[in-house]
Amino acid sequence: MVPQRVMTQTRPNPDTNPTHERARPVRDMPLILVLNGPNLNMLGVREPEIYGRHTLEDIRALCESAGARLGFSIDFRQSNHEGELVEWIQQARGAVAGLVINAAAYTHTSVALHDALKLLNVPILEVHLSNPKTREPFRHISYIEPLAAAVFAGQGPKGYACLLYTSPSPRDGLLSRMPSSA
Ligand code: CA2
Repeated sequence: MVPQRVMTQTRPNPDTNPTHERARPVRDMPLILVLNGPNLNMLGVREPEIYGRHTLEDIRALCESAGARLGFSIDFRQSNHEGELVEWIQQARGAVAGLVINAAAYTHTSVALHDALKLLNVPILEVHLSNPKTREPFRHISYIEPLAAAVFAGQGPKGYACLLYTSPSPRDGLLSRMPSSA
């Protein structure tokens, strides 16, 4: 098993794309990957009555601040492409202590994401800003939920941060994989 600790983290390059990857050293803290699916880069621009006025960058800041309090390093990403999300999940194998995912519309359609998530053996935490179960029927199915240790929906951005505190938490996943001291 690859140790659940990392020495680098990807950060956005504000000069180009908010999701651009650039590795840079951070403190030796367990890594939580936070993945965001299609159109979430439009948060704060349209449909505030459903998704609120916060931007994805606000949510990134919230996750990073909750992560810092809890001793997690946060790798926060967004993609409009299913295959890219699948690749990031594959790369997370053995490298992260937990995954928080708002797969957006892919939640309701993607067997590919479901299959990729099955490869992970750390807690998968599903989050939605709105509550899809109270919206149109096509949003009632989630291909993520059967694999999720916890689901937060309808709480807005704070759902992301709450998931970092929940149980089973990424920390439980991390601890269960640490060599026994006995
Ligand atoms: O409530 C959520 O977080 C969702 O995952 C958001 C998805 C939706 O397909 C899911 O059913 C529930 C949609 C994200 C699109 O976000 C937009 C934000 C601003 C303007 C337009 C879309």
